[in-house]
Amino acid sequence: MPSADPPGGSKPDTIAAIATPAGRGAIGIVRVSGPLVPGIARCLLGCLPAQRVATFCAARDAAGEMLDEGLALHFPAPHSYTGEHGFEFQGHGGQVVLHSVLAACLDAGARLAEPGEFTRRAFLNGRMDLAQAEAVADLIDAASQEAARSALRSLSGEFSSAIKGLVAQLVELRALTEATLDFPEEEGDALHRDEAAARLQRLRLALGDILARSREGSLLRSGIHVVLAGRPNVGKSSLLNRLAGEERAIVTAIPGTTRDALREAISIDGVPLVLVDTAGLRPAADEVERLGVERSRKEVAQADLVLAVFDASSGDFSLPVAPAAAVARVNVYNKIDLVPGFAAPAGERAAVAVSAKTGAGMDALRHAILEATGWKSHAESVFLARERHLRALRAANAHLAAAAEHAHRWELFAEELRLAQLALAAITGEFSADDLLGEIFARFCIGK
Ligand SMILES: Nc1nc2c(ncn2[C@@H]2O[C@H](COP(=O)(O)OP(=O)(O)OP(=O)(O)O)[C@@H](O)[C@H]2O)c(=O)[nH]1
Ligand SMILES: [Mg+2]
Repeated sequence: MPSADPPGGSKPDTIAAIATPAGRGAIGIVRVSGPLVPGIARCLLGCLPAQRVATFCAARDAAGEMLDEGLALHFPAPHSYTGEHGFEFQGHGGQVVLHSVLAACLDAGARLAEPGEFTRRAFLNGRMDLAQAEAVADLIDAASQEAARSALRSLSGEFSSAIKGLVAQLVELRALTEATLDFPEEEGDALHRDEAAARLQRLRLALGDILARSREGSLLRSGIHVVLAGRPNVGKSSLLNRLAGEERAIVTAIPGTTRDALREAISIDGVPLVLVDTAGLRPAADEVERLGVERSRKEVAQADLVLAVFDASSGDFSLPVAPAAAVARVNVYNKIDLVPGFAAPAGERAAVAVSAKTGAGMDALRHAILEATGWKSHAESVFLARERHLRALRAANAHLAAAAEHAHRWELFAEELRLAQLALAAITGEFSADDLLGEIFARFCIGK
């Protein structure tokens, strides 16, 4: 295990924070970590509580005045969350009482923890790797059950071990390559090349699989942006209300009702989506509408999925804005209650006929949305990847592709493998710059 000291070599100081959210609560927790924990516990509680069992006791300030009473927990290093001496006091969840217990810890020598500092120490002390540390924040921030389950799997190391598996394969392949580089004239050279090519191929397949599962998982983090676009009065706002299950957007028979983009977070089968209702696309009648239409175009440009909404009774099935070719699209023919026997034009890959008024076809629409976003619902195996992870995986992927191009130039082949390994190692934090760590942990809550 890496040493408990920070890379600079100086002794870490002792940090303290209130770990429960601000506000009233039945229980509030003050958490302390660092070498001064035994002394601080003695100051606060009058004794060092037994290891790893709950001890009921009173917390007092330096003058001996009682502040609160509750449960104390003592975790000696290295068997604690941070890997340092740790101590928690679980008292009553009022802000005044918690702050007075915290102040007593600070008086006894601790300093206030920064956001994410406990987890940062856990990472620096080798208690978890960087991807696991990030999963802690993702679990706390999870907005859906799927996201929470996926974060928990990353926290337990599933994502990290998939990455480490790739790195191990890369290391073997590099060893093989370097051996050939060192003895280029050996007889086995051609054999080595075939073997290396076969291994590279397997590695690329494995990486491709992890990348696909990570891409899917990244949708879980941010929510899939689904934009409703179409001409005025086709029923975009009515569809948003149907999908949201409540009257969120204003609906009227007047074309041009929606002026500003409206966002509504919903989930379909546990998959988080952000629905965006937009102003109907037409040459605008006034300045407000013109700005609204401009926003609609921007939303369409940024969408993960565009629902192109048409009025089935109008016969006008053109969309006056062209989403980027890569953006998924579903054609939605609305108001089929007005057109008995309506069928979507033949040959369209993703089309559904619905009625926002009667609710007909809404299940098919939900299904089409999930399908079009590429959601495979093999949720058990997706990784709740962050943009940082995706970037690293894509970089590794590009280096492996480049290596395949250089199959007959060993030096270049070997160099691409080395770069791919570096990219992958950044995910678990084997090589990470300090500023990257600062950026990651600053987004945590205080006390975690
Ligand atoms: N018969 C019928 N009417 C509908 C249906 N969906 C919407 N409407 C009506 O169509 C009109 C326009 O609906 P909206 O939802 O406001 O349409 P929109 O596309 O948001 O319109 P803008 O915001 O003006 O661009 C309203 O009078 C709705 O009641 C439907 O499925 N069937
Ligand atoms: Mg509208």
